[in-house]
Amino acid sequence: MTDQQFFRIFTIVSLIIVFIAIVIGILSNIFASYSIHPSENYKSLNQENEITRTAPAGRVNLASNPSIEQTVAVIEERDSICDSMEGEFTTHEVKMLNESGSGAMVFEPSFIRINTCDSINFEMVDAGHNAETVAAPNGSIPFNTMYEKNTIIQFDTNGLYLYQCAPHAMMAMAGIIEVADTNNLDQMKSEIEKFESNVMIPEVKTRMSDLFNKNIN
Ligand SMILES: [Cu+2]
Repeated sequence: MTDQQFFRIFTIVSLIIVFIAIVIGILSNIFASYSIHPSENYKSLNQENEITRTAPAGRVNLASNPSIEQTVAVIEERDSICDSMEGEFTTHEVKMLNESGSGAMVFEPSFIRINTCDSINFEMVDAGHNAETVAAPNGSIPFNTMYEKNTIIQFDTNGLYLYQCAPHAMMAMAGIIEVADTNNLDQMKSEIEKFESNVMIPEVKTRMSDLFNKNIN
């Protein structure tokens, strides 16, 4: 190889490297501007779309570790009837999904009936979802899974709960929990009506009232 050939190859390789670096720089800028940090997303949606919280849901335990046993933080603590209750409580699973057999942006199962002091592990299978209280029985504590991978919430107050995913509430991403009984039935009906008035996608406009009518009498 002559010096001239070597210099030519060296120049070409250098130019290719510089070109790739520029392309990567441009692409990463584009992606950075498109991705919205979950907490910012959460904040802006909450500001636009004032969320109704009819008073306090259950005790909230954040488990940032996929092992659902691990309790990392307790958001709000108060005396709970579950502390003095005997017996085994069950932890149920509710998955947050972009897509499932029942549609796009769903909690699965979206309706669940549990016993007093049972817990639900809200599992963020697909990223960018949360589960937060819209309406709940009096005396319960509102919950918000804050985009954690797994959040276990224990429900110590009987009644019906309506919860939503903040970024996808307008796509009717919501669910209903029945803890032992339906003492706040009338409240729940009007909360579902209110919730559905903010749903923007016609196809899923009545998703929550359909769910309610199908499962609760
Ligand atoms: Cu969502």
